[in-house]
Amino acid sequence: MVRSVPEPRELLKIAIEVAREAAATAYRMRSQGVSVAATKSTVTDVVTAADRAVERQVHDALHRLRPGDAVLGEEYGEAGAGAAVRWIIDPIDGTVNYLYGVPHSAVSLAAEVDGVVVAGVVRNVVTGEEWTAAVGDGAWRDGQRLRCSTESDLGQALVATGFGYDPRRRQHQGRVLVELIPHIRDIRRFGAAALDLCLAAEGRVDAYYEKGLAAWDLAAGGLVATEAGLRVGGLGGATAGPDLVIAAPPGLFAPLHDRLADLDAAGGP
Ligand code: LIP
Repeated sequence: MVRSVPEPRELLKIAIEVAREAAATAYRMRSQGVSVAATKSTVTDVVTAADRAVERQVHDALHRLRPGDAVLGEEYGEAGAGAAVRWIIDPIDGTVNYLYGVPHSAVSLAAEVDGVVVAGVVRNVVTGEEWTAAVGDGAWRDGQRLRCSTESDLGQALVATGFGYDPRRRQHQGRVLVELIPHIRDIRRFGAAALDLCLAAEGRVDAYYEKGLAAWDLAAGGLVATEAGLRVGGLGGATAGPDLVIAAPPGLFAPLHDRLADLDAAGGP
């Protein structure tokens, strides 16, 4: 039987349609007031009713549009494993920002074909800024083609990062930061990995790194970053993942990588 898998552009169209509806729900629920519905890994790892409602909405929309596809979401896990197309959902990346009313959180939705991310959208829930990418078609924000920074001097680099929810991990990450910061222009901590990757994609920061990202944090923003010319990887040639994500211009990746390796940025709890 010939397996029909849509082209990346077709999957991107679906992702954009679904993400826009999801972001509208998140925005509406925020305006009505949100509170913590539960905590997860630690008392600061919160989930709101909006996280859950948005992910359910995305699940339902994808089931309607693409029955038979698999999904993996931050709040409800995986369903339909084994399908050629898998959708990866972070219903609200930057949940703490969302909870506090800081206008820096996003719906992140990506499509994988046979385990490779081929399309993705990241949409800021509050500002409506929308970053998109389909493999081989470049990275875009609101119709503007994106190119990453060309910085190659670590000492001139503005670097975004984030911290986990486990106090022991945060202490290790803080120690890494203390040793890194004298060697770079400055650090930025915005609070949403998907948006960090998109800001790096358009050169609003030169690079980004973080330990502890889940697939849903990385999938869509990682494709936007790659399609904008950033190298995205882990330590020692590893694929970007929970141990470490580094997203940097080709000329900056090695010096940032080597400094982070020396500081054991992928280590700790
Ligand atoms: C967040 C990430 C961010 C990280 C936060 C948190 P969440 O994801 O996007 O980069 O630093 O600690 O993990 O929990 O808001 O979906």
